Amino acid sequence: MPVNNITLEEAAEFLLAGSSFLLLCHKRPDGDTLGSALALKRGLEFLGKRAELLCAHLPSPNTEFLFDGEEFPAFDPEDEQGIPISVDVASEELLGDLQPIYGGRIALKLDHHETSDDFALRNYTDPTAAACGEIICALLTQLGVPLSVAAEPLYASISSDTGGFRYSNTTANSHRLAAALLEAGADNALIDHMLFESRTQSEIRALTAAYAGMRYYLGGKVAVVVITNEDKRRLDLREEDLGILSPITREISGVSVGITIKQSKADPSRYKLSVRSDRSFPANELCGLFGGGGHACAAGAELSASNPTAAVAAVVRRLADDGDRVRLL
Ligand SMILES: [Mn+2]
Repeated sequence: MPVNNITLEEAAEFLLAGSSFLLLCHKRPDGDTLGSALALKRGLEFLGKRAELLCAHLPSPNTEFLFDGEEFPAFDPEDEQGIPISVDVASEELLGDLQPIYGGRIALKLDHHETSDDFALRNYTDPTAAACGEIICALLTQLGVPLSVAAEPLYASISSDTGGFRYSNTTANSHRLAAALLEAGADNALIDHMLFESRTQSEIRALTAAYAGMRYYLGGKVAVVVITNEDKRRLDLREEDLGILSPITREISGVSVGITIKQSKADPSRYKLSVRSDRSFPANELCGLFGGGGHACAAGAELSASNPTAAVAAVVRRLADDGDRVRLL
């Protein structure tokens, strides 16, 4: 469990004392890390400070709208100067290619994962927050920044991590903050359409392949999607097109554990594991067996295997049918 060594008030004081910041997102960024970092950037700029976003990967197609007219900076470590702050990053490893540069010197970590590591000099984690964006809302309020400065990215961050306010992590506070953000000008219909209902043609190709290749285990309680490098080549899929695959197993009635396994392009013996579950199964504990982590109902990890079939077997053999639920072996 993460242990805070500062309060939110102290985090605000730390930001007020600085003048130039680098806001680091986690690799394969989602709407929460990008929305949170962008909202913090706008808030710091409102206070007359300088802030830049950094991420090991480009935004996925469904989050690109957040950067309309505002270019996502190409990373150049020679150029970048400022106090490094991580946003929605549960472990240093999740900085991806930024880890060798910023590892060990993150000045402030703002996060909401239960499995969050205390890798920064100043760590603030609130596991009761459904999204890191909820923490940024509180922080901006603490800093005296009106939410209207960043209503769109803040709403996007909360809606993204709560699956449009449908997942079990959604709280009354998530809805209260969403209401405040609507009053502050967030266009919820547009943002939710862009996050959840807008697909590129290559994403549709990825979805079609995922549905066609879906396999079921333990009497239909476990569903598995595999995307190999051969699939990516044949269907002309980019890594950014594959983020939408993780939640689709939730659509299937009777499935309580959904597993997505993606072969790594850089190292074909490595596989990225995404697990989505209902409340009867701890997704983060399954991923923990492979050195990963996350939330109870949404988690990730990486594993090595000789081929895609072996990767599936390595994960599925950790699961057993326990009658009305799936149990971890
Ligand atoms: Mn998050």
